Amino acid sequence: MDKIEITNTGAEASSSAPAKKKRIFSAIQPSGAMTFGNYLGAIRNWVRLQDEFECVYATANLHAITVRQDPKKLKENTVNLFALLIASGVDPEKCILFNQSMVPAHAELSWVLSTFTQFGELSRMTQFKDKSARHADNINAGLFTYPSLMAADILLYQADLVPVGDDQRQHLELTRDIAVRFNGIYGNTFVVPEPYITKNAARVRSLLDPSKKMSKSDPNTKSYILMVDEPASIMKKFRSAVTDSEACVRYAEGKDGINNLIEIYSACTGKSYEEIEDEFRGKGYGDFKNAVGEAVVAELEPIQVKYKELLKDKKYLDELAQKGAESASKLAKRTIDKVYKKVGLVR
Ligand code: ATP
Ligand code: LTN
Repeated sequence: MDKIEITNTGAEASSSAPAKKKRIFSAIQPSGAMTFGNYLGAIRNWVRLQDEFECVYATANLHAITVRQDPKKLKENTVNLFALLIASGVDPEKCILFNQSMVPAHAELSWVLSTFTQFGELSRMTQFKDKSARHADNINAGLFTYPSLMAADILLYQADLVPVGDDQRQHLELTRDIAVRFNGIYGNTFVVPEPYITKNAARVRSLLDPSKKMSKSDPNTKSYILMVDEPASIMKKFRSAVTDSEACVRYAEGKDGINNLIEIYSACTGKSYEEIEDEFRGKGYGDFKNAVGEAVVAELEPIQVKYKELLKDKKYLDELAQKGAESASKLAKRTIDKVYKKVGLVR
């Protein structure tokens, strides 16, 4: 049983395909509403990768519960995120899109891999240190073993490449170490994945404190733009964005606020930084902030329309989630069967 069969997705293996596309895996947690930072830094890139690679994308809801979640909200956030990914251009006809909790093999492989992950390695993870400082009342075992689950996500699909932000690089390194360790003991089982770094992936900063990244867990809602924010609210947030007192739109060191706005404007319009500096020469920050706001509203408008449409048809969304989970399960089964056999676990 060597052939991978995936039904109802564009990722279907075809015998006439010239060269095998490399496989990509990535995931995003439904730990809150998606920000424009998540979109520019990650999701827009997922969309671009769909044609060149065989992509497998997931909402990482099992990861999300490492921080206490309200059950109703978690479910809602998961459905909304799934719809928002599709509205943003992630196409279930071209890739496999699914919810992590709907493919039990993630939990199964995660347990096995946790026995190939050392306490010392997990103790060195900066995300664990950060999150346990932020959630001191709930430093649970899942938060500690989070990287074993992430390794399971990636290794289950034999992913060649994993697009991740800087904050996840350490987890990917550990995934590689786990894969090499397992392969060393049991023979070739897992593809050892490489990080996939995009050249000009935007790193969007907080609108109120540009020294920090824009983050959905920031307590101040004015610091971030949500994908579902109304145009009026987006304009207002950009108007109150922190800048500097120079009153000159130019990209330069020490001008983090303006640099952030230039980067956002450039990402939305495709204009270079020089073109943007020319466009706003002699104009004040007020004009520039309005233009940035309008560009973001324009970028988000078609996504918001599609999102609202999708949410009206929960049955259709549910069908897509089921299909995605079936396709993912087929790929995952090959790996988990192999792993159980190698480790000596009866099925
Ligand atoms: P949290 O606030 O809960 O830490 P987050 O908004 O920082 O969440 P994650 O869910 O950790 O986002 O990240 C999802 C993806 O979005 C990751 O690939 C991450 O690198 C990317 N990302 C998150 N914030 C930004 C940002 N401000 N700019 C660019 N990319 C971002
Ligand atoms: N930990 C990641 C989300 C995530 C992920 C993955 C990313 C879960 N599993 C596998 C890449 C590959 C985050 O919080 N951004």
